[in-house]
Amino acid sequence: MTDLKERNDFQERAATPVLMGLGLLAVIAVTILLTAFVLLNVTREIALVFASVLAAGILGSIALYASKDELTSSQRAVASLPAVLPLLIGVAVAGGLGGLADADLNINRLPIEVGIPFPADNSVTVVASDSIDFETESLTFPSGEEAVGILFQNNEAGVAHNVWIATQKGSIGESRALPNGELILDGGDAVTGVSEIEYAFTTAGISGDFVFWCTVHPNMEGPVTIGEDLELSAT
Ligand SMILES: [Cu+2]
Repeated sequence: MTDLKERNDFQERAATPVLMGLGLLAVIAVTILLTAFVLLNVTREIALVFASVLAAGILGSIALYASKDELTSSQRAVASLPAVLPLLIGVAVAGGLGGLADADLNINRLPIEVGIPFPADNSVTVVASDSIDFETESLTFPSGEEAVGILFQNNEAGVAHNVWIATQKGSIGESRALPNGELILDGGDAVTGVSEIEYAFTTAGISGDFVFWCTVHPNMEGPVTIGEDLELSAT
């Protein structure tokens, strides 16, 4: 009988830290997933406010937890509120903004089409020879084309460049999360020179003023115009 009791005690003592660890991991995982959901579904401004309030709330909860050695379960619930409330409100707001226009989203979902074959007969050439400027200053494309192409020649040995096109360029570090910019061409990872790469994208349903730039060196940029009466050109 005593043996059994001791064994049970031991099992309880051994199991508790493991369960607590697993529980903590689960809480962290859920927090990360919900945070990502919110950040990807709100505007940039709301995302900044949300991230700040959430960070402050988590710190507040930790401070409340640390201020007492033993917390009753109701005290625990109160101490968790500063961290949990912003997350719940954020999820509600992000869910409620389901109808937000794509262009207003923090990450846009337009109209990157992968797998378009490079149209050699419908493409222009963009050249980079240094990290200051593209040699190619501006681009125009006819709108309504299923596939147009850019043959990008990176002539700078040992240096990586790429070409992205959007309504608004991203800066270093946020080039993959363009602020309110409709992305036309995702230039992907940069290619190290000397080399060339073919980019293909569609101008179907697209017209207006855009910018092409290198996400590694955002100072490398130029205007892109897409319009019905425009010819394919690179100057
Ligand atoms: Cu570059």
